[in-house]
Amino acid sequence: MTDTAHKPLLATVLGQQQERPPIWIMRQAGRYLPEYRETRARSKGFLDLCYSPDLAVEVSLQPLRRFALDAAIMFSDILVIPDALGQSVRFEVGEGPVLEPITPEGLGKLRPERVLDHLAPVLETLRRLRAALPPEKTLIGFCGSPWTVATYMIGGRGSTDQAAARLFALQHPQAFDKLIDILVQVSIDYLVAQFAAGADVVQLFESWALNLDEVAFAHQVIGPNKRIIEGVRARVPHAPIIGFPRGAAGNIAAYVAATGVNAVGLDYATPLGFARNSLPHTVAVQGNLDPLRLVAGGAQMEDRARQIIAAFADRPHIFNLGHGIVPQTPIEHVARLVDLVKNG
Ligand code: 1CP
Repeated sequence: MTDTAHKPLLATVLGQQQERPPIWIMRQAGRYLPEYRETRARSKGFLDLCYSPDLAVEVSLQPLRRFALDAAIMFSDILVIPDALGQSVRFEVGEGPVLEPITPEGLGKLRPERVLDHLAPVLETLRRLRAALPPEKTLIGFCGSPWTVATYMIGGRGSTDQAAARLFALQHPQAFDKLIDILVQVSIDYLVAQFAAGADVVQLFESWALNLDEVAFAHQVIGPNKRIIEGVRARVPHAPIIGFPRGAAGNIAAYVAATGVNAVGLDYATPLGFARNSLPHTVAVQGNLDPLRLVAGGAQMEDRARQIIAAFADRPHIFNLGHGIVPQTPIEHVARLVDLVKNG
């Protein structure tokens, strides 16, 4: 890990408040940028883009060429883990990811021992990004949290209620726990390798922390994230980690207290006063502008961005959206937002 003094975003994750909040944007490399669409068209498919360091480095750096962002995030996807485990994963244009759904009997076919070899190109992307980035830019690695990855492995595609995975956890608890154990273990290895390859901080994407009762939340979200964080820190002491439990709602304080994240990403539905009152000042907060306000621009975007900055002015805060940027976002609105956050 490198010197934090020159990296405002990393310093903020570590609890050191800055004069202005640093900023990055979830899914900042992506389809709203014409240069991303152009590079994507040159690749043989989405996974090929993830596994081609030349192209992945290029798309990771594209948003930093346009905007004064404080971090680059390596270009990859949370679904490279099931792909590396040997499950069939395809990305259909306009349809999102499609996986061959896993069954309790099929778990034995997963190949945890080949995951790191399979993901070697992603680690190479990180090494090259580290070398290419100016010292003040933070380099972010990531993986999907086990529950969120399991929802795709079990359901076979994205869904609004994750019913297939929720039912699988209730009806096949032993098989479910075995799947989560595999995901915890390979995620620890993968994140440790990301730090070794030059990541300053990693984010755990728990995009489907919603729709769970408190018992399921404790079992499926808190437990596995806590085990990953402990497992990573046993090998990378004090590893800086951002958790993003989207939809955690009233479970957010328990998540922060139990997992030991340094920073917590807030989705845009989280009320600012609730976050202020329920989270300790020692934990950095990240977020939480509605991505559609960035599409709309103008006062709808600017007034809310100022509210968010004011609400978190007394604690370490990383400005971000409350979920990923959407493809129809006008580029000039992104430029305006970054300028507002940096310069007021
Ligand atoms: O054809 C394309 O170009 C595909 C669009 C795309 C992109 C640009 C996908 C498919 N993934 C990505 C990149 C990606 N995904 C990044 C890159 C780095 C960056 O932030 O710039 C990251 C961090 C992710 C993470 C990811 N993938 C999440 C967690 C974040 C979130 O938005 O909740 C999830 C849930 C995925 C799965 C996934 N991959 C792609 C899509 C369209 C989806 C969502 C599927 C669904 O709707 O359920």
